[in-house]
Amino acid sequence: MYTLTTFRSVPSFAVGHVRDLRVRWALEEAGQPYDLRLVDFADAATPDYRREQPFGQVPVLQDGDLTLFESGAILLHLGERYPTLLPRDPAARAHVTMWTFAALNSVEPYLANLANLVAFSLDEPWAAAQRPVLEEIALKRLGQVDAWLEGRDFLAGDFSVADILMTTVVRLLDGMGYVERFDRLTAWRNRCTARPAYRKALADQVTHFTQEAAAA
Ligand SMILES: N[C@@H](CCC(=O)N[C@@H](CS)C(=O)NCC(=O)O)C(=O)O
Repeated sequence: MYTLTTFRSVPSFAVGHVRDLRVRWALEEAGQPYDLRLVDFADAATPDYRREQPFGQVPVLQDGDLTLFESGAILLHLGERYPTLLPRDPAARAHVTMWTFAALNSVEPYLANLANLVAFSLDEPWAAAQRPVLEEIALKRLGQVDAWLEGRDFLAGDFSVADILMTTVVRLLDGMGYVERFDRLTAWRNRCTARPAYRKALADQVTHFTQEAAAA
């Protein structure tokens, strides 16, 4: 049985976007049940927790004696067990690993910078000058993924952990109208988010944080 650590509660803007969603989604795709372990922000700052997750973040996954942080590492670990997440063929697997790093390293930082500016800093005096700079690189990356998707249903062969990670990365810009400028990217995102495992994972995260907020 897996144990997934996430926050007990988060601000409302983060509900549906906390990165435990990536792990929930992968476990749902693999048909694996899991327990939740909840941490408060104060717990996450303690030396005990930092020994598990040095940055005080979530998610963390416990798999027996193995404790892992970093959503990408967790998904690749699960992929070792479940071929539905990561193909067995070495070349196909290498392509999924490549797109896993692309999502987290070549796309996420640029989309996160723009999403953070729009969410938190629009009133700052520097925001008006900074926004077009961040938009330019984020749109460039979206366009590059859109171009890659020509003739492809998923990023690397069949659906894989790379699609889980890239979908959650692209969702950082939900509701901002950027992704919808790209037809193939939008169709791919919709294909991924129509999956029953995604719907279940998202519903479970939203239910968890909504219940915790109501109980507080
Ligand atoms: N690279 C990490 C990022 C994890 C991350 O940013 N987690 C957020 C929640 S979605 C968090 O814990 N934020 C609290 C903090 O950074 O202090 C991963 O993919 O696991």
